Amino acid sequence: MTFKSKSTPIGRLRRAPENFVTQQFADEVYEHGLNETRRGFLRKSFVTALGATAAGSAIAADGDKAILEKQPWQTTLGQPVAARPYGMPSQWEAALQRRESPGLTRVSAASVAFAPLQGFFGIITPNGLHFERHHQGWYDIDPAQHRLMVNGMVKQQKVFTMDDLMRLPSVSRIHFIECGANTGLEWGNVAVPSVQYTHGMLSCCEFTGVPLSVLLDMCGADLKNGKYILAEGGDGSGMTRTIPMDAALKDVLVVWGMNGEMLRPENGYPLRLLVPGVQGVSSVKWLRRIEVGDMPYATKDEAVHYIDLMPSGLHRQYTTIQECKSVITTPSGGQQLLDKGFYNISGMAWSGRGKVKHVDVSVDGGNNWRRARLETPVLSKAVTRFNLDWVWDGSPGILMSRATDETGYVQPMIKQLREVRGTRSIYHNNAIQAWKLDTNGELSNVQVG
Ligand SMILES: Nc1nc2c(c(=O)[nH]1)N[C@H]1C(S)=C(S)[C@@H](COP(=O)(O)O)O[C@H]1N2
Ligand SMILES: [Mo]
Repeated sequence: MTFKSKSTPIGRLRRAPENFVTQQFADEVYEHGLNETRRGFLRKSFVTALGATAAGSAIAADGDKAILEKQPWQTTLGQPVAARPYGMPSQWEAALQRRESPGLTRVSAASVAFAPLQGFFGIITPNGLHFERHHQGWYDIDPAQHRLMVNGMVKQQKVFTMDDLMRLPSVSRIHFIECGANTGLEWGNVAVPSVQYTHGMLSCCEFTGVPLSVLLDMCGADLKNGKYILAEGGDGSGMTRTIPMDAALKDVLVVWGMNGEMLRPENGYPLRLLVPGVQGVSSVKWLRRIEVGDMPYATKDEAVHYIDLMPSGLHRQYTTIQECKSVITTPSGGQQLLDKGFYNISGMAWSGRGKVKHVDVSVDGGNNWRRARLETPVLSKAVTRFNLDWVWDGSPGILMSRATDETGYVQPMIKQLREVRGTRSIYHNNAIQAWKLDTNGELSNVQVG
């Protein structure tokens, strides 16, 4: 179906008020987990908060003051230019924030704040809303004091200042960063209420920096025997990750720029590694050292954390690629369709192996699928936006999206994933996400199969 403005009434969508969780309630959940009572409360508070939101029809009715009368902004002076030298979002968008998830334990500064995917358009994550994941809190490091050392199996060890690095030939690339633990709670079927908490450890930005291959070349890295590099962060978490040399030479960047400005402190200012397509942990922030070696380093974050417990009892190590995945962000959990009629189903798709080839959408729990439109640009190892015209006839349903990447890999159902991976995993859940649609238009998180 294509959208026909004369014959199809446009449905209204109640976007979830993102601030439905009070801090007190969140603290309680962090302490005691998400049991049935709290889950019920979450649902209730969602609905109450929704009821308090003005419905606001898109079509002006007769006698609408908003169109018939002069508004204050037509009759008074506006704010002067540069009243805010660094621009801020509108006050009306204040609820769209990074948030900690109900049901996740916060361990001092080591925590995660999820990006509000339900409020994003296109493919770029605004800098203030990029998700944050720190193992020991973030720092705002003086760039004049920051150094990057390259050592190990190199002809000449070097220490770079930020000035040294920023004089080198730079490139800009759009890529996603997704934490390996994104959508992790779904392994245990913890139905967190909105897409912010199911998929919000995903962001996508234009990054600017120097290819790591340039630095390795400058230092005369031994490419014959040096099969791996180790990347080390400058924070107190001792974050160190092994990266295979072929990946390091292909598309890994040492970056300082993010969406046209310097990195934000939360995201590694003034320097981070970007390993496209690989789980976020390898994109080491506050990057201070690169070592060339001939073996994987099996550091703590590769031997104890970021491993997948398989049904056989063995751990999978170095499972780094973020496989093809997608999610519908509108309409999604916590939102509500207020009328029958036309809706634009919109979402994000991405693959750590390259470009997204297509996305199929089902509104009936996977019985029938329709191909969505991929909006340009469709880039390798970046988020791709998909859209699909849809008319809701008021019946209940289950909304799902299924992405296929250019390697032909198809995003699996959670059942298929569990058959291979068992139930004890935390990381690498790229299953199809289902949103249940009730006859009253409410959408909620549900697992199918
Ligand atoms: N030095 C350092 N680098 C780090 C981390 C960290 O705690 N310290 N967290 C990692 C993890 S687990 C992820 S998912 C990404 C998150 O990047 P972001 O905070 O910019 O979203 O950074 C990675 N790099
Ligand atoms: Mo992560």
